Amino acid sequence: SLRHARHASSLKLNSVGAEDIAYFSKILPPTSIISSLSSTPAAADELDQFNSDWIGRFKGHSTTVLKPKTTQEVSQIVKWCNDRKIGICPQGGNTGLVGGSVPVKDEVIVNLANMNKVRSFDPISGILVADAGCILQNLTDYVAPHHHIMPIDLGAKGSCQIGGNVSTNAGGLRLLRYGSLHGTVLGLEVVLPDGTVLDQLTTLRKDNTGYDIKQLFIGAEGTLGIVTGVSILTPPAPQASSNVILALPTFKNVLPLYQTVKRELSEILSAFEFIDRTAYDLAVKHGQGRALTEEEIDGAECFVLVETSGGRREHDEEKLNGLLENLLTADEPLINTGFVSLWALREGVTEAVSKEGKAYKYDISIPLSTFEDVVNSTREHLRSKGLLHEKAVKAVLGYGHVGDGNLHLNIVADAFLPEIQDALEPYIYEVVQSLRGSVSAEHGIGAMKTHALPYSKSQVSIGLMKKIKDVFDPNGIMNPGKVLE
Ligand code: FAD
Ligand code: 2HG
Ligand code: ZN
Repeated sequence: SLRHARHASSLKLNSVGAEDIAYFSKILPPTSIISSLSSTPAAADELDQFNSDWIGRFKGHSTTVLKPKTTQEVSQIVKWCNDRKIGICPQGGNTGLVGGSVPVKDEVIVNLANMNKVRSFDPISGILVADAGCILQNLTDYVAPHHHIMPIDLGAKGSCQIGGNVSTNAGGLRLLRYGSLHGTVLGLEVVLPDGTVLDQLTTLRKDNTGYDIKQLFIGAEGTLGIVTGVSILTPPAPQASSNVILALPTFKNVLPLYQTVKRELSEILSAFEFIDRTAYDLAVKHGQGRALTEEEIDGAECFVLVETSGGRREHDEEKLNGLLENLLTADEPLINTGFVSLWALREGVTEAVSKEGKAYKYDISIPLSTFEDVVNSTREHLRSKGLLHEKAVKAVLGYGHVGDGNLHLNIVADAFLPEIQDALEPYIYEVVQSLRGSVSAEHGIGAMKTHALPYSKSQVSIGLMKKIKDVFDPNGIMNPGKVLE
């Protein structure tokens, strides 16, 4: 239809000018405005950090970063930008891995870092209400004395914000146990693209009063509004928790091992994560976690991290020790060895990869049984194109969340080169499509995968997404160029 043809994000947006800075200066203190256009212009490198993404692949050209402290300030900024048709890029901790948190052009960056207060915590229900800009680790520390934990945990916890987590519907290391944010988020406060404040910050466990609008903002990546407050259910802290890393002679053992571990540990299993040998070697090389001797791991092809969380240490340890004993004494042992370990080795892979080189990241949902094949065939594909050498692709590795069917396929290169990009895409997306998987399991679409959406979503679904975008944001100001092309 005509209306469709003028889909929001394709409309022309304006740049920030002197008049806009004058308005922002009326509603915000000078310390909340970082702009090359203001009377005390920001240095280029100060703006640069807000314009650059974590992987170093995407770069925006924003002249102006605003750091509001209150929902009211966010609302005034957004209303002004909507009236003036100025694009906005909402930004949390800027740890996103798909280029969603930096502008595609010169949108205003609305950075949530100054909205960092806990609003309330109820130690009986475990319900936490916090500003969207609260850093995940700070929230974990806040609820810890009350014997609660956050239902989500990830390697970026020291920088990422709860509003960013919600906006990407981040998965992370605890999803197997506590489920996704679609279940644990109870309410949201959102500034809509016309500046209206949508107050759905309820603390109710149950609320079946028609369409559950807040779900739309979970995973919207800032394209439907700015999340300013989050109400979230925090689980009680487990009384005891242990981690072991198991070294496996072959990838083929991962699935039978997962079955055995689920059966034997039952309710105390809280994570089952996988790293292949290349990922392990890189993590160790870059100092993430304790290295074992080659003798200890005995030529292992991959590793699995098993975490238990339960109510009584003796009970849990007995179960875990029993499991290890059974695994090691079986006629055909599924593992070479098991050792007590911390999360560092698994959590540190992303950091290690970025120290090694430039990372092409594919965050895919595919059947578990195909994890290894997909990693190996990608490597062979790059070799066949003559791209597997020190000056192009240095490593191809796989790791991820086995319990969630989520493989992180990383290609580490010497530099971001068009010939590598062309070899990887659409190759990988076609593989995902042929397996009826998802091109984004947990990191989102951002700017990186807008063209890849049709590999896992039908035209009917994409059409509905565009209509929803139009309803919320008819001027297309909210995070243009992200999620939808
Ligand atoms: P940003 O990166 O700032 O933003 C991400 C997106 O959300 C952008 O589109 C932005 O516009 C939007 N956004 C941010 N805040 C708001 C807001 N308040 N309102 C509206 N839109 C907003 N992800 C996983 O799912 N699982 C993992 O295990 C995981 N591990 C990671 C480990 C490392 C070392 C790193 C660097 C990243 C990892 N990530 C992981 C990526 C993950 O998406 C982010 O870390 C996190 O969820 C993003 O939060 P952020 O505050 O940094 O958001
Ligand atoms: C993880 O599970 C994160 O460690 C990051 O989701 C994955 O860097 C990646 O590809
Ligand atoms: Zn992950």
